[in-house]
Amino acid sequence: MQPGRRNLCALILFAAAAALLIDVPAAAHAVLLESSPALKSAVSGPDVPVKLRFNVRIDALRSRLTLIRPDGSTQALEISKQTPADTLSAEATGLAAGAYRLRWQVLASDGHITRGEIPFTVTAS
Ligand SMILES: [Cu+2]
Repeated sequence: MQPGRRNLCALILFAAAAALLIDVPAAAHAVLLESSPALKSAVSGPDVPVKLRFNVRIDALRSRLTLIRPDGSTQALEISKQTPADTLSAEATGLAAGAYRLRWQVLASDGHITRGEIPFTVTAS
């Protein structure tokens, strides 16, 4: 093997290794750390403040909060703007007593989307 070619191989290997290293921080998907309402909790209605905190900053503009009502109908919740970068806040209003699910889908700063559901119960106040 010519010396020049050998250097090229080393360079390619180095570049591949560097690319792998650069990829590592991209593993920071959004993970839900805490929520209000909490998972499987009972809260009093009819107005329920919603707050979800994640492990990384998220893109609120490309994230979704959807409320699934006891009858299965869905309602998109408007995400409020003035919250910390790792938190999504919204206000669910006029909720009758029953079993609900809060479906979340968030875009993390690494470009990956994660989603989940938080079942909770609204009790009459
Ligand atoms: Cu990721």
